[in-house]
Amino acid sequence: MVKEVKTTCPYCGVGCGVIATVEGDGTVAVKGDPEHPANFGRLCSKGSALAETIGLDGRVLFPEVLGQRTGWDVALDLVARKFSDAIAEHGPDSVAFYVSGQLLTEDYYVANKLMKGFIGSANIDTNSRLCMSSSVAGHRRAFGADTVPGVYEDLELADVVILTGSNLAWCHPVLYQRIAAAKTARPAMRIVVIDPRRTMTCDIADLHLAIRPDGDVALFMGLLGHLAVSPTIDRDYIDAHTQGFPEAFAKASALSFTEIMERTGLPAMQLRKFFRLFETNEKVVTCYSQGVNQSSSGTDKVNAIINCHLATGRIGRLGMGPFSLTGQPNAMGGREVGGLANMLAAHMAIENPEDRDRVQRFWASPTMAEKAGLKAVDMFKAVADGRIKALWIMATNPVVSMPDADAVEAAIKACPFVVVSDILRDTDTARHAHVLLPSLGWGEKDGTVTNSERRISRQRGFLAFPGEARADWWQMAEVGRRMGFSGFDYASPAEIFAEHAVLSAFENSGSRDFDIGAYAHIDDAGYRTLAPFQWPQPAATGSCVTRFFAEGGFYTPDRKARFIPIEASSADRTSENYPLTLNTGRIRDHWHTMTRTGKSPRLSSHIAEPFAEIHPRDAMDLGIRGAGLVELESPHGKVIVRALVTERQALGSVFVPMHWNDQFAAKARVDALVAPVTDPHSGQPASKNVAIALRPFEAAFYGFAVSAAKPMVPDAEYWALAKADGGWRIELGFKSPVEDWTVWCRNTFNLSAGLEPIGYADRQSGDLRLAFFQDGRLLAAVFLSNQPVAVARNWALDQLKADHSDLRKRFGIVAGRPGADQPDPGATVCSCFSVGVNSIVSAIRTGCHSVDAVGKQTNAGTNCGSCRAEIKGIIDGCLAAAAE
Ligand SMILES: Nc1nc2c(c(=O)[nH]1)N[C@H]1C(S)=C(S)[C@@H](COP(=O)(O)OP(=O)(O)OC[C@H]3O[C@@H](n4cnc5c(=O)[nH]c(N)nc54)[C@H](O)[C@@H]3O)O[C@H]1N2
Ligand SMILES: Nc1nc2c(c(=O)[nH]1)N[C@H]1C(S)=C(S)[C@@H](COP(=O)(O)OP(=O)(O)OC[C@H]3O[C@@H](n4cnc5c(=O)[nH]c(N)nc54)[C@H](O)[C@@H]3O)O[C@H]1N2
Ligand code: SF4
Ligand SMILES: [Mo]
Repeated sequence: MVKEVKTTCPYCGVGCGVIATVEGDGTVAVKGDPEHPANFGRLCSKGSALAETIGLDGRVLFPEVLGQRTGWDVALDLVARKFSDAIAEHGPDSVAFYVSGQLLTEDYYVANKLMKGFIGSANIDTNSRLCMSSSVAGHRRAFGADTVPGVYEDLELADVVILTGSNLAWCHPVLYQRIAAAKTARPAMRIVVIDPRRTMTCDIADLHLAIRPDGDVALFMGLLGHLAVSPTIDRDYIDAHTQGFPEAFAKASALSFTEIMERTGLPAMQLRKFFRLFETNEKVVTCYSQGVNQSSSGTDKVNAIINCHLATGRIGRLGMGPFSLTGQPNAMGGREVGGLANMLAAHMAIENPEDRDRVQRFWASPTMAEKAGLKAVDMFKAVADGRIKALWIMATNPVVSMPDADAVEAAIKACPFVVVSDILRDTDTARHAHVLLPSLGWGEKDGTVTNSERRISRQRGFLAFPGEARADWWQMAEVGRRMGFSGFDYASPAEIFAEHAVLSAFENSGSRDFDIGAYAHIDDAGYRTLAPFQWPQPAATGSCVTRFFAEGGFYTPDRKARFIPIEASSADRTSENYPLTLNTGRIRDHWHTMTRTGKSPRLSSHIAEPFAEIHPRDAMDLGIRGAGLVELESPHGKVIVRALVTERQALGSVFVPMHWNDQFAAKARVDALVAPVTDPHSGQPASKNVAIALRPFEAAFYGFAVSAAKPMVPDAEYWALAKADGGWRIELGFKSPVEDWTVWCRNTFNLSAGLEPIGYADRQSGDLRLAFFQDGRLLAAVFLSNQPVAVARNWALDQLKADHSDLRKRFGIVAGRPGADQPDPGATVCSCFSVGVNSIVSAIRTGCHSVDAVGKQTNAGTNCGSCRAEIKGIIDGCLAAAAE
């Protein structure tokens, strides 16, 4: 029997609808839901590979106490007792929850209710602090509420789309595709990308502003100064619906054009072009993401952008407005339930006594947190200095993702009682848990998520619960009950959602933006079939207003928006010892700390090891060569990664992805370098502007290996492991030569002592290759050299699947190069169809000069389309090279 279930992608905040098909034999396939208004059938590479990530390998299937399996009763009683004891002895602020924008709204609601309304502390914070909190703070300062005014359609209707601090092509690929399609249909549409790096997103840009790190405040203040003296300024809107324009304008106009040039690092021509584009096009949307939020001036950046939209009255109308692109699938849902330490449920304010009283009456709770709790960075400081006695971490991996990650790890290790709820048994964080609770993952759990355009969609389970795993909301509710609290007797997520909906409408009458009262009476059946909808949905209306603020109606006491006067501050953190700026972020095919995407061979093939993007001049000055290894150091830690020398990178700045953890690399948790510097308003860490030193990592030997089975942790100073089709691939670097490589291989690949390799050594070049076979199959092969190893990776991996009964073929492997009959496809570009760069270049050579033509010949880019920007880059590169 075939089962088809409509659900929502668990990755980014685009919130694409997915149809999962479960075949009779249990195999799962996923495709885009053509009816879902976020994606209309599209999916990106991560969404398309979802079926590869739901296997049970690595899962935690039973509750564990100190690494030993136990039953739920024992585990939950222990958690309840430890939390109650800490509260009794040291007060409610001695305990904390650190949760996640990847929880479902129902999980999040229960966690927040338990901490703020029953434990009576606001020490619940979330990884959204590292993600969206500057947007939240900026929205609240300007609008009086955390409201995203626009909808996705605005991105297609706009005449100018500004993408600042957003690598949309890789991080919100389906929105990128929607914009790219709109531009193809309407070529007059203009796209501006503001990013220190030339990212793949620049591929559709008419203007790329390679801004200096944290130059955004100056840029948008400059824009405000320009707009204010242009005919575009909307005096009527300013007078009717805002306050504070003169003060904001005074600050903006105090900044001279020369200062703006200096702070942004942008030439006058580019600045003027940008200002004119904004001035002369009414339909402008300014989208922003982590290049804006993750900054010590993140909240000011958000308000500098909003100021420009308020000054022109371009907000909440078709094709206009500021647009915060949320990262996680439920960043927005978490904000709706008040999951941040400084918020209350249903967009109410913790600092407001009436709001506190209202929520307390609604929950009939015995106590209520009276002030904001500890924000993430401060929370882990409190864990470190012993103020927090019991900590519950749920659906996040702070040992990898928090700034000053080594200190965070040390704090967690030293905490008297740590509970971790995760789906995996061995994450960098879970390994330190006293109690490890097995949660349900995507495909198993049930609930709702809200995407960047305020659209609430169902995630539906379609797989059996594995082992004894249980939903996160259930775990929290059970502990609440066991701590003796009433109000946690939920039978289903539908009941929790209904309570959340009732609270959103409770004593609201239009005073709060978040109102989904229309769903107050939803039952199990209604919840089962709930179609995606956008908030607000108040009970009375039935119809949905999808945009905010075109006619004012802000959520401040006088219903007027606030202009925020901003100081342009300097954020150059470099010094003599740490002369470069580290910028961190994402790559196309991995998700955060790789616990899920690391399971997929397809997703691991696009970029298989951690790297640092370095400008050619910096590389030359520091004696770094492409494909060599580099060490990055800050006062907080060190990492070793591969050097990627590229002109896409700005001079003086280095980019390292955030994804690699201790399971997949020797020393590549980039957050170990990141200083715990935060924005003063939002508490969001400045993860994109860190002072570091960079130097070559001198390896005596470099290596590349393939292995049919998962290897042991290699004894090497540098290693990076990636799952591949048919096995694993490992990049290696050794500080000094290994005494006996055969023994090293046997240990690393877990081979029996009697197994002898076929070997090849070239005395002149120092190259050494060893391959181990059993029953005509390759078990493992290692290619070593005193230079970065040039062996064709995908060819070597293919050997794991080939038949090697023929001895000549075995020697082909240690020869280290493909035979004429096995062309090397090159590094993977299209992960859906495993098309490598060499195959794409061959297609271009035969006359395919457009992305579509390459697709026709090779299939590359014809499924999810995430690699189309890269294919275009390869075509442009080949054509430019041919023209030279
Ligand atoms: N493939 C993939 N997609 C994802 C995720 C993932 O892990 N993988 N995670 C999701 C999540 S949770 C999030 S929050 C989003 C993040 O989505 P994005 O914010 O688009 O991603 P980042 O790569 O973190 O950062 C975006 C860009 O900001 C630039 N930047 C750095 N400093 C500055 C600056 O001072 N000013 C400006 N204007 N730009 C700057 C960086 O160079 C980078 O290209 O992605 C979501 N989507
Ligand atoms: N340097 C640097 N650091 C960053 C960033 C950056 O750009 N640069 N970005 C920041 C941002 S924007 C974000 S959002 C964070 C993300 O950082 P994290 O939240 O730490 O990253 P994830 O890997 O998504 O962690 C999710 C964890 O939950 C588990 N999990 C998955 N599904 C479930 C479930 O249903 N229930 C439970 N209980 N567990 C589950 C996963 O196995 C994993 O361990 O990183 C932040 N850190
Ligand atoms: S764009 Fe990709 S990762 Fe984001 S929700 Fe859609 S399919 Fe998932
Ligand atoms: Mo995020």
